[in-house]
Amino acid sequence: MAEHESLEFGKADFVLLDNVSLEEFMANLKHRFEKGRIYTYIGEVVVSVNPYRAMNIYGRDTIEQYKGRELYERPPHLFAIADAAYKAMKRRNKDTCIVISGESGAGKTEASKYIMQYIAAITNPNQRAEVERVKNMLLKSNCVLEAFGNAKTNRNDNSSRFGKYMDINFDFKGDPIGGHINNYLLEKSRVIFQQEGERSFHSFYQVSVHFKAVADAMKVIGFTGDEIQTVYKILATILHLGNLTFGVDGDITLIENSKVVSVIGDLLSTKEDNVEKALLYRTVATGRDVIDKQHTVQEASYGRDALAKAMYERLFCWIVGRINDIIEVKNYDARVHGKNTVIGVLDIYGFEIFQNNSFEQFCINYCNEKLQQLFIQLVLKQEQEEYQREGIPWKHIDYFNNQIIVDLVEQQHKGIFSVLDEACMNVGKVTDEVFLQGLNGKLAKHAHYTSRKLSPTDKSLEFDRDFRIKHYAGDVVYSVVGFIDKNKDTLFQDFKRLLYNSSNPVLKGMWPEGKLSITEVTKRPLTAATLFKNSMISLVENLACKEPYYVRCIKPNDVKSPLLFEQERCRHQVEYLGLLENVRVRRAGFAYRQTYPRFLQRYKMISEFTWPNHDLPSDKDAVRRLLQGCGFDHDVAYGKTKVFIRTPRTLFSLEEQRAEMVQRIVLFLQKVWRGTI
Ligand code: AD9
Ligand code: MG
Repeated sequence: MAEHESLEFGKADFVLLDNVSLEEFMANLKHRFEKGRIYTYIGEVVVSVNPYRAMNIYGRDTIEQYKGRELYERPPHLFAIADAAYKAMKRRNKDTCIVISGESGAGKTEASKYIMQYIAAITNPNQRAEVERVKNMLLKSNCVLEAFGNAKTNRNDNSSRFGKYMDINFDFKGDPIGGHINNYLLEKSRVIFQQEGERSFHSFYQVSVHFKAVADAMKVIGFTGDEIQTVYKILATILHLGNLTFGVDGDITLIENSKVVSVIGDLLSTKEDNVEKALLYRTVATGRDVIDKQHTVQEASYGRDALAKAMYERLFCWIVGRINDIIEVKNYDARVHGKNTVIGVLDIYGFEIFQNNSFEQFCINYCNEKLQQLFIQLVLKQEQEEYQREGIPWKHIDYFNNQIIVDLVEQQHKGIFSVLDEACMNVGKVTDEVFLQGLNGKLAKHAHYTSRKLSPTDKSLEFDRDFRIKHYAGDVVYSVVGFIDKNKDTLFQDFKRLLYNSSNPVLKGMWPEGKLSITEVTKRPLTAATLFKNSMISLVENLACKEPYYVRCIKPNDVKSPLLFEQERCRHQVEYLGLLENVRVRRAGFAYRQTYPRFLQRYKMISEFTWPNHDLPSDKDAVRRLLQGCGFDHDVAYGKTKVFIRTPRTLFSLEEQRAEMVQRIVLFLQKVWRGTI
């Protein structure tokens, strides 16, 4: 329990509710929100409600209050969770991660930034210059990534359109010495199309306005002048591509505004003729011959859009790659300095439902399913399984397991991604409709899938092209239009060659595969769905092997108001995030567990029965004796191999007694050495 908070703010930990019901949960959440308390715990999970206003709770003084404290000593805060992850890493040499989840606009990115700022603020007490440099770069990299990877959507003015997982590496002293960023599927279609009321990536609007701030951040990180200029040129090229139109003259396809081509040629440091040719023709190999095949207007327009998207995506990945080159740990010798440990921070696009939902929303929502599954595995499932394994009396707590939806998307052969890949590989007709037919054929009986064809009277399925998935966070209707193209993600080889042949070395370096001639390109590239699925699976594997800390973000309303707590909206999120089940498991469960021998190793000095050694039949008996002696028996359960302690306060008390004993033993030994005993 957070001790330093008055009860007028409600319960600081949902575990303390008198009755664990949805009504009480919601009443507490609302009460706290209205009192300006945006954070509440469920044990070690932080539930956060977006305040939609500047809060005076992130300054230096607040940081000082949380530094080195135990979770329950101060009112709930992100800083406490960051500190807990940091302490676990430092004290126990554990890799930890902080997983931030919640729907679009719920406050994930802001939370991730506060966490990073906190970690930066509490480390490097000796002000080592190299560490300061690393910290500065890690913080600055956020600014650059947001400029290129975020955009205004109808859900959020600063919506992350890519997933980000950042590892911060620490040396044996606990100071940051480097980092690594993994980025996930950028929503590149935004470059050529935005829904009403939305915008393209921030970077395009910053070309003339705020570019300096981003350019300065890039400079600080270590991008060269040439590199920054190339970035600028690529953005300008993409903007110009947007103005390019095609027409026909007889049976010839032509570019209507050829001046634009010349500008693009200059920007890309290549000949105007080459740009024109790549836009209008496609080199194809027929047997031994290589011929230039003219595009139709439709093909040319498709190629232009694909080029714009690919250039932006490649730029983004290149920026991440350059940041990684610069911030990665160098010259660390584990044999000399000990293990280098990491804290990972995951900030990924939240679950979203738009007016029109396409392939990108499908991937984003699948990603959220995967993260929810991880939460279930780590917080709800494993926890209960361990109690059973250890023979602790336990009444099973039910929860909705979304594995069925994860399977629906990613299963081999039957899953939606497999059906999509199969449709893309058809030799005959490859259309979105063929894909939809494939889905209807394979998934007609699936409880979480339906389509217009399968449910003709369902009003939410307006068009023949629609299918609907029942996600853990709600129903989403997807339009099948564009799935095939986006999955195949084809960029004509001619464009790759064009960019590779640029005399600008930075641009050339981004397109190494342009080196291949048409006859050398044989392998079919992996589809976007397969790449995304693989990256999600490895992300989850990576998170699962770290000690996880969770921040569960809630969006209080859809109008970005600091005052409005929309009851229904919030209740829905509390339900699908599984927060109530989380409270139940936590409440019935135990905050701390340890095997008997290790428990004794740490605490045996606090009891006469166990110090220096015990003569009881087993370690389990010894631990029982020790805890009985301290009066904690009521707060403890004895499993087959581990002791379980219900409340953290018991543990703190044991720690205090231990510290006292250690102190006494040291004093005693000093006296012995000095010969005064
Ligand atoms: V998305 O999935 O990337 O679309 P996020 O990342 O969950 O989404 P974000 O952190 O960008 O949401 O928060 C949305 C907006 O809410 C921010 O731009 C702020 O205006 C506002 N916000 C969020 N958290 C806080 C906070 N702790 N204090 C003040 C906040 N404002
Ligand atoms: Mg975000």
